[in-house]
Amino acid sequence: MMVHTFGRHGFWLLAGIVAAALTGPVVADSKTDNLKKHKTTPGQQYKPSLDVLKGVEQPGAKPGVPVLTKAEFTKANKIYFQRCAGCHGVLRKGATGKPLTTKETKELGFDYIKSFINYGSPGGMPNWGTSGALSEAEIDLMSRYLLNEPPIPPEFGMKEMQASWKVIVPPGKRPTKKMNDWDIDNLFSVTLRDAGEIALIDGNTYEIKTIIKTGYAVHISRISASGRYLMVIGRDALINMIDLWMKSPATVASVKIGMEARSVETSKAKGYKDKYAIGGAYWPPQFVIMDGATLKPLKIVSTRGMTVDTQEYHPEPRVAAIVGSHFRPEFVVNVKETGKILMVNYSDLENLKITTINAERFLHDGGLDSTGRYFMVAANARNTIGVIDTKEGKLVKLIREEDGIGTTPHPGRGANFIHPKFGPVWATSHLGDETVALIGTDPIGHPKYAWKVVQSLEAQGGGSLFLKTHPKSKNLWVDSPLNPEAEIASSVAVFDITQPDKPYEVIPIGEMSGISEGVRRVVQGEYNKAGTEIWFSVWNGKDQESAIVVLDDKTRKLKKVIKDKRLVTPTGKFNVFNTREDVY
Ligand code: DHE
Repeated sequence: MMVHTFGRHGFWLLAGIVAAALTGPVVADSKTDNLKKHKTTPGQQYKPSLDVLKGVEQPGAKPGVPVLTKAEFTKANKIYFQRCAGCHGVLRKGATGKPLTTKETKELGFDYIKSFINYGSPGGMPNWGTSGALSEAEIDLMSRYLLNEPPIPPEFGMKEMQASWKVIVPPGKRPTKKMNDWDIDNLFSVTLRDAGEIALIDGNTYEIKTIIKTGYAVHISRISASGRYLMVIGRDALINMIDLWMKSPATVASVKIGMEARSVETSKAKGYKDKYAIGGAYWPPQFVIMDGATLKPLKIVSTRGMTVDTQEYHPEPRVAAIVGSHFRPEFVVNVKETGKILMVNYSDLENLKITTINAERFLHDGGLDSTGRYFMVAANARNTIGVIDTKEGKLVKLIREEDGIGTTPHPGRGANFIHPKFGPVWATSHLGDETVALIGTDPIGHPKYAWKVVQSLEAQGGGSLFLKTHPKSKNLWVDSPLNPEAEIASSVAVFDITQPDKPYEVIPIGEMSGISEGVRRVVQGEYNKAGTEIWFSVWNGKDQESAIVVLDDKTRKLKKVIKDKRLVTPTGKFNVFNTREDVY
């Protein structure tokens, strides 16, 4: 018997993730009135922001189309990229938002576009004007801009990659053994988002050992199979490779794999430890396999191609999560807009074999089950979790909304634990509602429950990004940093996994941090190596105070607040051991 305790409120309309800007070509007053009711929530601002279009040539003007000055064009490019490209695509062919090619925009017309940008839509388009995010003049500019052909950012191939590639310390000049007394297995690599840096923090003493400059709005850290090399990727697609064996760990190699990116991973299969690294780009849509010791780019593969459902060509299918298989010499590469999962076999780069698994469109993030065999991935805008057998290289199941997945699942890498009734489960929380879906992952021991939502817990509210547990813990921690209620955004819900039906406890982490300014969004729990502590970021604005709050996992009580003026906008935290061994 499945247990469902849904009760979704459905107040979450997430433009950053969820679809739907322009719903039809007709301008009607009632529609505009409807639009006027719309309000942007913080969750809707969860969207890509970069500047890929900087310096891109303005396409030639066409008769009947408003002409933009060079300065206007540059400004509009910037706004488009920061506010719109995440949903509508750089080429405006549509992604989670509707297409905005000139075919569509001309039919809609200037006035309609202007009103749409101003008021947003209940379907998910943010109310850029009425929320104050864009001025009237900016909306006017964007409405004209959209009637022009989209500028096309340049490609970024081997020539450009090689030009960006730097080996700062060649492998022969690196230490042959660990030269510092750091406990590197219990080190935390902490994203300092708006500083374009990471902090390496000692998991035993809480000391900030060093701060390392990385790419723009740095996104995630991953660790090589040996635990020696830390790979960090910025949104500008710059990968830094940090050698943790050096007396003072620092970047030993770097490369730019495109103009915008989010994912990096290393080879984990037997016989290939530390041999390769892989980076996945948003623009150009491609992934790159690199030498694991130097980041020398070896093989670039474009992800452009057909969508899994309608089998139509998509010009910019972005690379989302990448995971290194423990079972085969393969990278699991998730392609967002086409919905394909590519099992990229790196045993022979010259005769590269890629198994293409058709999953569901809008793949975003995901992680392995507790055995490391099954990869669970969220197709977030389709309210679906795909299950991939990395051993057999095939799709096991697409678990959908009607099967109990909530609105916009966002697992990070998810959380694995043994449910007292249903056996091993993997969990995801949701951006779009308060539920936490628990999915059975043991087809041998618990076949009745495998790949089913066996229970849906209710946490504090929508706007959740990450949840976490540890094999040694009895707790499941669920964040909600993008919830519109400041109190919910600045606290976490914690469930007792030995009694999942018991109501959760709220831990007011923002308040515990002692910070009084800002929304104090509490984001992404990460365990120490021993599984005795969980660390949360208190993520405030760039000019405000932020912190990391460390809790004792057993007592759920405060253990330490790490504060330092260098901790600018801390978000993701990656414990070296847990990240390397996929403990989550
Ligand atoms: Fe992330 C993981 C993309 C916004 C913090 N983020 C990922 C992954 C992708 C992704 C594809 C999976 C990488 C992997 O596993 O290989 N993120 C995006 C976006 O496109 C999006 C929505 C908009 C953007 O402009 O980037 C976005 N992400 C954010 C944030 O605003 C967050 C909360 C704060 C920040 O630092 O930018 C954020 N994303 C994270 C973190 C992870 C992540 C902490 C890794 C989680 C983990 O436990 O593995």
